[in-house]
Amino acid sequence: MSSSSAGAFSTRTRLILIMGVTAALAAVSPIAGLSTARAADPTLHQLAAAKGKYFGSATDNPELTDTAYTAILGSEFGQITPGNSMKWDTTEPTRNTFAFTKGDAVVSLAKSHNQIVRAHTLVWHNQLPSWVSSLPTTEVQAAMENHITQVATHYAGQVYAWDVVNEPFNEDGTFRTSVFYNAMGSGYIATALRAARAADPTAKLYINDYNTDGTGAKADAMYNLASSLKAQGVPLDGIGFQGHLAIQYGFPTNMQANLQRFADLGLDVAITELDVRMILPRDATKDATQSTYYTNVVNACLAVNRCVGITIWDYTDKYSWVPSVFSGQGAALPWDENLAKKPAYTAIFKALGGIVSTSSPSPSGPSPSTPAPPTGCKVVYSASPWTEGTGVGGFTANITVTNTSATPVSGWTLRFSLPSGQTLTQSGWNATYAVSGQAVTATNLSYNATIPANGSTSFGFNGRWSGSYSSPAAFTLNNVTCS
Ligand code: G2I
Repeated sequence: MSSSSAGAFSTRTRLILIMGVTAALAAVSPIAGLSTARAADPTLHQLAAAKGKYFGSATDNPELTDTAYTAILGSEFGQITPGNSMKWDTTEPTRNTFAFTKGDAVVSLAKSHNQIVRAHTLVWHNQLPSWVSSLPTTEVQAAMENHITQVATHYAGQVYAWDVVNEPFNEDGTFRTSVFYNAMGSGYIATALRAARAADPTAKLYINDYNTDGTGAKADAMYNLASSLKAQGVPLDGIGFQGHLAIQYGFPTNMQANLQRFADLGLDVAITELDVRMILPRDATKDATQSTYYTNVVNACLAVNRCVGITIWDYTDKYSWVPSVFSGQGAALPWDENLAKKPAYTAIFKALGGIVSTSSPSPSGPSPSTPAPPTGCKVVYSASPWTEGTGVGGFTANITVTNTSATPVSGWTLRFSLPSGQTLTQSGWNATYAVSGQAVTATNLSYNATIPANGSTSFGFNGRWSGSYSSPAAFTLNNVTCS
């Protein structure tokens, strides 16, 4: 149930995540010449990546021409999903005539920001051109396979995952009738997954649905389908939980346990389209409830090792799908219509382990309850310093502490001295920092208080250096010197 490992990612994906972090760091680095500039807060994706997960957003034309919007999209997120431009009505509006320009624009944007792409979606009853809906039953399978083959081949090697089948269930857990179901029965799902695997052997293949986030008839139906496909050896890698929530309907039941049971089938799980709408107008009470929902979703994903990441369904209320579909509802996203961060953003930031910046690091962070000294520890301190002029710059430090003893550490304090000329500029993530002169004390937060025997935990902070950059020479964990 621990979330700190990136076990669910392939080496290639981990590399992409790291590249994404590096690129995002470059994007938020203080500008040369502004000697008083503070390093920016870590982005949501940086925080998530430190826990082996991505944090992403849907996007699409036409908002890609809004430069204020794309600046945040490019810097804050490590993953993007095209909201519309890879759907059937866009990619194959006329039989066997394919159009990839819009989808390509999203892939190229992702590449320019070192973001991974969740491709969406190959087989869906909605946004389906009328030529498909009116096909004779005997031609549907060939048309579906051709569509999947052409589209997934076009994007092969360029996308992290595909929502191969979208929204196959009714609310009561019966299969939704669609042109595909009518022609092939529920077997269309396995057929679609096999065609997608043949066309793109590297993309993670998903089935994606809404109102399956918590337990219930629809989630049970998805679970039974997933078990049966796995048992038959059908190429299914993950289940997407859309997460279109509304504060007036309550938070999904047992979300973490629900995600975990799918993970226990040997599948990745992902929150793919998160938003939390409310009946307008917004007010502080509704914002607070909404923040709790976002926190709960992040916590559920963090608690499930195979939850690979979270995607919000666009990041700003300016481009949300909600008001046009649910009259009188909206304000569903963490950034408002003016691209200003809302309380929901802060809730996500904190849930991912971010520390809300204050003017200076608190000299007395919360101390852990009776830290137990380990008998052995190892510290890897990796910093990426940059230079902003002669002998001055900033750096981001990531620290991984491994408990090399045979017993868990329950509550921890890591102490080290920053080399002279260095300061913390941001109170960091995944730990509480106290600074006195050059002495730094990092203490655990509640969720990472335990370091299992032979286990590790990671945290970090941003800083400034002058003179020449070097890393701290020595570390103690609960007053024991680490190697
Ligand atoms: O409905 C929210 C999402 C539910 N899960 C599947 C997702 O694919 C779906 O996304 C939404 C898009 O965000 C909307 O942007 O799917 C809608 C259609 O079902 C999209 O709306 C459509 C409008 O209905 C069209 O009128 C419009 O031409 O967006 C199109 C492009 O702007």
